[in-house]
Amino acid sequence: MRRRRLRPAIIALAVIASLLAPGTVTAPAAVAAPTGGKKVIANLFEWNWPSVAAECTGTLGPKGYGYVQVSPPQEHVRGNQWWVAYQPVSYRIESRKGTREQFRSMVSTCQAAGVKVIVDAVVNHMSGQTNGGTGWAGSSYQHHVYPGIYQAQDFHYCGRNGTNDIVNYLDRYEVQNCELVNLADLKTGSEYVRSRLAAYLNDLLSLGVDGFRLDASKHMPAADIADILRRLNRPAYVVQEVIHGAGEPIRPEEYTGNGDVHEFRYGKDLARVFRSERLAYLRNFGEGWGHLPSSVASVFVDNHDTQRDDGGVLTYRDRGIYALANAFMLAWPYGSPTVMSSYTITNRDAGPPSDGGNRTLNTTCYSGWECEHRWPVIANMVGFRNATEGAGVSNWYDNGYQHIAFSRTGRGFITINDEDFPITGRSYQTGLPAGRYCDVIHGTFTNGTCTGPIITVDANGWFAATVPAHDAIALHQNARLP
Ligand code: ARE
Ligand code: CA
Repeated sequence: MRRRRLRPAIIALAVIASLLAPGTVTAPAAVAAPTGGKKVIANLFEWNWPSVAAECTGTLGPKGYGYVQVSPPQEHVRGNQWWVAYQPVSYRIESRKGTREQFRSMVSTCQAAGVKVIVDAVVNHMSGQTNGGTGWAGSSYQHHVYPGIYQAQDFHYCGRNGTNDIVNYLDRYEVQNCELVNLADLKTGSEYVRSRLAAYLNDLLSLGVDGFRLDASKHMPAADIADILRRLNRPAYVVQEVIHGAGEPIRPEEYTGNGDVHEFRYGKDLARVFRSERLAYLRNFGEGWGHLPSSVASVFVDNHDTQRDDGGVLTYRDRGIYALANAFMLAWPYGSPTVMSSYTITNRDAGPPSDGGNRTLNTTCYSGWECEHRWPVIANMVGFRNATEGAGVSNWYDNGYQHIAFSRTGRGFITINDEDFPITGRSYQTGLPAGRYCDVIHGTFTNGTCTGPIITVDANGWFAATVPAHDAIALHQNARLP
């Protein structure tokens, strides 16, 4: 048995934490959460632009993803590690992932497929190269000089602890004015730096992008970010990376006035539930656990950092359990979900499949690339999310352990069985209109037909079925047979 542990103490702590949370989280988001019926984001981490474009047309659009998040597009330091993308040396849209023209073309192709584009924007810092060098597109730079862009006076030099690096995350000043792992820290309080960063973001808007993931947001005061966002030429979706750290003075809640904020506790808590606790505890997952207000929370099972550095979270390596965790995320109406899509990780630093010049190769799903967003369970649950957007939860059921079920009132129903044994001889109240529904966990619904099992819901909203061990059944109104 993988799990049989009680956690009343943790529940109590979560309740206390939510009671103690500052009452300052109610300011309306300046930039709304993703709008429209299609809100699910696919994070095509480190995909090159032609491959992103092809995926928008071939998979993301048809499967109902509303957004694609792409890796940083600006010129970066040279090297084959994935994280070179997080060391800008200029704002030319020219990287291992492609040229400006390829980027522009990708954005319009995605939009034509009904998929909006969110760009990972690195605005807290420039490179971490103490000795300087030449960037991907040929720009030469020094650690604190980027000719024509930034000069020495545009950076912070905190000089604490005999270093410019952040040492103590419990010190607000240090976190925002010292260097994150030696990355030259921009003076985001200065007029010039703010206008230069806004010019970069506006350039991306001119190329058609719809939103930004603001990297390392914790390392910039929320007011600095607000000032930069006020300079944007048109509204854009914004999600900020502020990792909740126990006891840290800088809290994710400070940033909700600027837009959404990544809720890092979500993936960690969900992994703990699946690995060693009980799915039954998920009945109030989200705000009930002290997480951010649902309307400003951006959630994911894992992201590109946690899948490498946080052994606790579930990742593609967990296969079926990972699919079930994503199915839960997509079915449960908390926050705005992002589905991670990874390349196969051979070691922490290794970049994506690339040619001899470190140019990222076209994506080949299931060969060097995991393509979690294409896994049938996950991709079909995006349709479930779209079909149930806005509906509440009803008919919650749990067996006290690893078997749960709930409806998205009037529109969908899911039951997840993560027991080590099948659940047989049970009936489920779905609250759905009578009819024949495609079980989208095991089948795909296209042109009125289902490639998998069909579930018949009776006139009173019930159906009977066996749920195999570590499996699920999901029905929704848009996958109902004529
Ligand atoms: C690389 C090398 C370093 C080298 C540096 C400069 O690994 O050794 O000093 O280059 O040459 C990514 C990689 C880094 C990489 C960096 C630049 O992860 O390894 O450094 O790119 O190439 C904190 C931040 C959070 C940040 C995480 C990683 O608060 O913002 O650290 N996440 C984002 C991205 C990363 C990216 C960066 C920021 C930098 O998602 O992918 O780094 O652009 C507690 C705290 C957290 C803290 C966490 C880890 O949980 O609460 O705030 O996160 O610890 O320290
Ligand atoms: Ca900073």
